Amino acid sequence: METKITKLLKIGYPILQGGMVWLSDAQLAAAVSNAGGLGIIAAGNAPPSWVLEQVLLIKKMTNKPFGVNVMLLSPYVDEVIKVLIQERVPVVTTGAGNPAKYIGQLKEVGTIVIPVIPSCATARKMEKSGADAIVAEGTESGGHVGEITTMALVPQVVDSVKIPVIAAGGIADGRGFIAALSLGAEGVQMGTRFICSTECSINLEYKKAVLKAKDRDTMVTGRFTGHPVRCLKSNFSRKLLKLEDNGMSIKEFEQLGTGSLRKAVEGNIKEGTFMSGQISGMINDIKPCGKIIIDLMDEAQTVLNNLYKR
Ligand code: TUI
Repeated sequence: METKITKLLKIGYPILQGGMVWLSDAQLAAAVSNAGGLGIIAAGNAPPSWVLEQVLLIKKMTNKPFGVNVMLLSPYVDEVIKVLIQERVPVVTTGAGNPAKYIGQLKEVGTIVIPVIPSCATARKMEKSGADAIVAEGTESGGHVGEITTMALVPQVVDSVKIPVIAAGGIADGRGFIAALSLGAEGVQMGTRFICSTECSINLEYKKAVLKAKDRDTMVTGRFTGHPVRCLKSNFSRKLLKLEDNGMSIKEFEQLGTGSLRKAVEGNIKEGTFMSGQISGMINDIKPCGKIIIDLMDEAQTVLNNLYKR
């Protein structure tokens, strides 16, 4: 299948794996890239030495294009960008901020830069700064979220910019994929679906929590900090929300929240923040990344066939 995104990224299917902090390593990203999508390592809050190690690893595991997601709230952003430039990483996506000051340097070494954005104004800003494409991420996503739903955000962003748009948030199967293309997207990015992949090397408890979740089982904490985060409902996340409502300070919130995603990845059910999207309720199996992609493309074909039959 060819779209502006498959041509730009030189990949087989217009499917990106979201760079999920502490969840997306070289093993997961290589599996997605080898299956014809774009695998993305998440730099998160990790030091540049970890990012370099993962980039060197993935180069051994695949000769297909791959990406690294830079989380712009990380204290190591400048050093991480230096590593990515030195290693001439094919694609860089960014989250939780404005990457404008890094775009020129990255493009100079041939890196394709794709910021993740939650609104039209941010999309236009990124286009002006030289972004090659953008991911329009709806509030259905797991992790740090904006306010607007994918359904409303994607067509508005498509109308706001000339660069290709990739849809994210609430997409996990062929129906969501075709819906995104109908809204004008040139591809999709999925995070939650790839949590429940064989190659995602997190503790099984995390995957089990996603499998168990139903449609209403996610919630958003930390709105008052300016960095709202969607995660699965749990005793811990409910406790955080209650403390927020009772006037806890940003500093106290961050002390409790910091490190809780890492704890979730290690399987700590009591103190972990299990970031996951609203589509968790539709994820009912753990399967290899290659099968996730092939099944999605088969479903997409069925959706199209059924549409024509109506
Ligand atoms: O970044 C994400 N998802 C994430 S980051 C993350 S780690 C984290 N943990 C606690 C608090 C905050 C982060 C977990 N999940 N998605 C992409 C995304 N980017 N969503 C929203 C944005 C965004 C928000 C504001 C992008 C740009 C922006 O403003 C740009 C500007 O103009 O300054």
